[in-house]
Amino acid sequence: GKICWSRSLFLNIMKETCLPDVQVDENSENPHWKAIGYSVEEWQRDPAEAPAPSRPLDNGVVETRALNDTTLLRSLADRGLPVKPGAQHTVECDAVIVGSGCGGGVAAAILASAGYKVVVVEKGDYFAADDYSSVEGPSMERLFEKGGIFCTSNVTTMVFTGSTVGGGSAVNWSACIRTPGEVLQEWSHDHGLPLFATKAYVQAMNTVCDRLGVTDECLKEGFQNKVLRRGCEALGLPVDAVPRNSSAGHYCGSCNFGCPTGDKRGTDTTWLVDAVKHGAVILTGCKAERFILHNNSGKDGRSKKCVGLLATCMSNGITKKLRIEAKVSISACGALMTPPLLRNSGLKNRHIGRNLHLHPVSMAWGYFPENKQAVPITGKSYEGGIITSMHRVTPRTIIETPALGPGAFAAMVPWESGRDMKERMSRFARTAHAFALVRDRGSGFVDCEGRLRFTPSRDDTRELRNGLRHVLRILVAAGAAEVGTHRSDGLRLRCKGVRDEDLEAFLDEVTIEKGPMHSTADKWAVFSSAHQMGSCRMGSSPKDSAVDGSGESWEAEGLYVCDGSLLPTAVGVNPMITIQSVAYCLSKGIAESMTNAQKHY
Ligand SMILES: Cc1cc2nc3c(=O)[nH]c(=O)nc-3n(C[C@H](O)[C@H](O)[C@H](O)COP(=O)(O)OP(=O)(O)OC[C@H]3O[C@@H](n4cnc5c(N)ncnc54)[C@H](O)[C@@H]3O)c2cc1C
Ligand SMILES: *[C@@H]1O[C@H](CO)[C@@H](O)[C@H](O)[C@H]1NC(C)=O
Ligand SMILES: *[C@@H]1O[C@H](CO)[C@@H](O)[C@H](O)[C@H]1NC(C)=O
Ligand SMILES: *[C@@H]1O[C@H](CO)[C@@H](O)[C@H](O)[C@H]1NC(C)=O
Ligand SMILES: *[C@@H]1O[C@H](CO)[C@@H](O)[C@H](O)[C@H]1NC(C)=O
Ligand SMILES: CC(=O)N[C@H]1CO[C@H](CO)[C@@H](O)[C@@H]1O
Repeated sequence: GKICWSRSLFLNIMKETCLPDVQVDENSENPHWKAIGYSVEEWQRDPAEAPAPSRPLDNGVVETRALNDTTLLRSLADRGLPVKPGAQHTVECDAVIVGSGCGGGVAAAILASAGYKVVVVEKGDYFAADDYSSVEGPSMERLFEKGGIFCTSNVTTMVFTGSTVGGGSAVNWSACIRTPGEVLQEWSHDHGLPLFATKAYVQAMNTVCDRLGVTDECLKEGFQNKVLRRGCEALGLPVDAVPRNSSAGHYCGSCNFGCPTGDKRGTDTTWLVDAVKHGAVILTGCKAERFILHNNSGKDGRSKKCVGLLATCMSNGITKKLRIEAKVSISACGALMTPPLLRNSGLKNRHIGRNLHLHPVSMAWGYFPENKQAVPITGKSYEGGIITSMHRVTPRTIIETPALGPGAFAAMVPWESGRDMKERMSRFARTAHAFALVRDRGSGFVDCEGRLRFTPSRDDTRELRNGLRHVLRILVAAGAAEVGTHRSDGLRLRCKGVRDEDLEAFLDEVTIEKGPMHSTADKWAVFSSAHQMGSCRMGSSPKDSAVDGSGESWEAEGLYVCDGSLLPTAVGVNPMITIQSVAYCLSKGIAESMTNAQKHY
């Protein structure tokens, strides 16, 4: 049958199949999980062991959700932000930043360290290591935008994006890959952005990796990565080690739901800590509504000047809007939210919201019964570092492994019958997944908040199919008993005694369908994406870009973008290091221009 993948459907499937009411009994055991061989270590503080330890950002964070007008005023004043009386709560600072993710976290650290008073506005809440639960259900709701799922308007792509202090960085899969050399060359040469050819950019990547403690040492690789490595080796294909920012011995497997041990370093445990140390204030549960633009005398052809922003706190006790006046305003709310924020503020540049890239992904699975391989591959699908190995198929396609909890697993499995579902769930712990990820050339649009359009180009679809066929070959070569895709008709192959021509015939059947809205057939598959980029790209002219090479809006002086939406194209690898390195360079530039402006007066 056909299903519209919606959040409520997804959550329903999660709940009905394996997370009944997303509840866990007192010993934090879910009977359904036991049946499927799933157990996660819960990292909960013993309540008897009071008091609660202080959290890394306590000195700078103002959690507005718990406040009312009176207590907000006091908290702001305590943090060095006296409120001026009036119809709005008005505060003044040097730089206001929207979003505390990859881009926003870095910008906050750089500007605060340069001696400027920084205010970060974050609509998510603050969770420290102690609050993270490894339990999939509650974490999805709390940490992700709309509980994890963002559908494109015609529902062919599930888009995942983080929404919490730390943004995507707190939930990411810890793969730390530098911007590839060819991409840097393309950006500097074809997009007129000299930054990407400079030593300064390479140094920024070094600094970012140092700050995150990136290492490619991995003492104990997890089951899925061992499968990927084994399969590639059997086929004579090269495998690269993927550097992570967690320590070499780190093996918890739940980093994607917010790392409960605090070992993995998102911006919430790195850059934002630096920012707070230098006096930055982070307002959580606070949503930026629009930037405040005044008419400008026309400096550099910019007809507007940005003087700050208006934000709404999501607490019933806070009745007035917050007006944050600043010399410099920075949008760092990610490639899906920056374009609507700029549009709501009145910016008109036609590139705002275009050129959205998603790194579409297509996944396959292989079942490895315990001790049935000639040389056993030990472990469980949900344990270990998430991405420690990768294989490059073509210049545009890579293969990596995902982190799937039982809920996400159940939601992806094509529905054949209750019996089939039960069998698949019982194999969960020994089912390895791997995906092909494509550097998409085709691009989409962000229309308004929560609405996007995206269709991979024909070319991208071809790359995805080729990548998916490679994934299946690798799983077979690693010794899987059975392999398959997530296509709605349950395309799968039993591998025992399978001959080369059988495998080739099976692979010929692999297709990447266009999705339920376009396909009249019963067969379709869903792409997913966790990497959003490019929707406010930087460039050398307002004719072909949304902001200039320093991240400043072509229309409004003092308004900058500093997140994944800046990237001129898809980057082709996990984008976090690239986004942070770009943010590092641009915010250094912003700090410099602020210092120069001061000298003028
Ligand atoms: C599950 C998952 C796994 C990933 N794994 C990896 C990985 O292993 N390696 C890698 O390199 N990349 C990974 N990524 C991608 C990476 O995390 C993102 O590309 C990156 O975080 C994007 O950075 P950003 O600064 O553009 O936005 P984000 O980091 O998403 O930050 C945006 C922030 O802005 C906030 N915000 C949005 N709108 C508003 C508003 N109006 N007012 C106030 N606040 C607002 C959001 O709540 C969010 O916190 C992963 C992403 C996901 C979702
Ligand atoms: C705000 O909260 C404080 C502390 O919780 C409380 O004492 C005060 O009465 C509240 N003020 C208003 C106006 O609700
Ligand atoms: C993603 O995880 C890595 C590795 O744990 C970490 O270093 C990085 O900070 C995280 N991402 C971001 C954007 O911070
Ligand atoms: C700004 O300029 C526009 C037209 O250029 C004008 O309509 C508007 O009234 C001006 N606003 C202010 C506050 O001066
Ligand atoms: C999605 O919608 C867009 C425009 O609404 C359309 O151009 C595109 O072909 C659609 N793609 C799919 C796969 O339905
Ligand atoms: C090489 C490197 O910097 N490794 C660091 C990785 O992160 C851990 C902590 O998360 C550090 O202890 C390592 O030194």
